Amino acid sequence: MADVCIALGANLGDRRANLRSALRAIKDVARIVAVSSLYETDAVTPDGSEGPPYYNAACRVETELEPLPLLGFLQSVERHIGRPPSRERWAPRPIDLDLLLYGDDIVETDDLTVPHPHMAERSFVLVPLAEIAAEILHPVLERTIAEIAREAGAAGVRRVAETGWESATG
Ligand code: A4P
Ligand code: MG
Repeated sequence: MADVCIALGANLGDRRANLRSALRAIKDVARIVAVSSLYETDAVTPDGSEGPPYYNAACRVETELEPLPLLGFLQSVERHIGRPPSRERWAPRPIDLDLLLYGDDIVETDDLTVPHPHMAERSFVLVPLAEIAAEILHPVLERTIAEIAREAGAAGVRRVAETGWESATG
């Protein structure tokens, strides 16, 4: 069983409902150990232009799926929730699922890089992740998620709902 962290993001449509749908789908292949609070975050764009704000969260799961099949599954969930298959990079999207950490594994293939290459600079990833995985050691940076998150800060990241948002109604 691998200890896996996944980032969830959405900035189109019913953002909370899209994140909930993704978590429900992930339950088909993994046991959900923890889900972070829900955050609204300023869009980070390649050229610094404005984009619709995101909802972001992170979850920690145990799964028997290997990294590449897990990525394939996450991409199928993205398609199912309505993300068009080809679009420009960092385009607004109803759902984005990124594989952040897969135990201590370091994966470098054309299709998959783990730990996720941008996670250490992104407050919208680190703030939720630090709630549920503070003690995990980043296998490349060899620092804990709590340390990396503290350094990145929390600018542009606002909590909109406590843990439990994923199961509450409404
Ligand atoms: N890929 C490689 N490694 C991974 C991994 N660890 N997890 C490949 C997921 N995918 C991985 O991803 C492009 C390719 O990356 C995939 O085909 C996969 O094989 P994508 O999700 O299709 O494209 P993308 O998301 O547009 O690009 P990219 O570079 O992955 O962007 P990110 O890192 O996903 O960032 N601002 C806020 N506030 N909140 C956000 O959530 N997200 C993004 C997208 C930009 N700005 C944001 C947010
Ligand atoms: Mg992505």
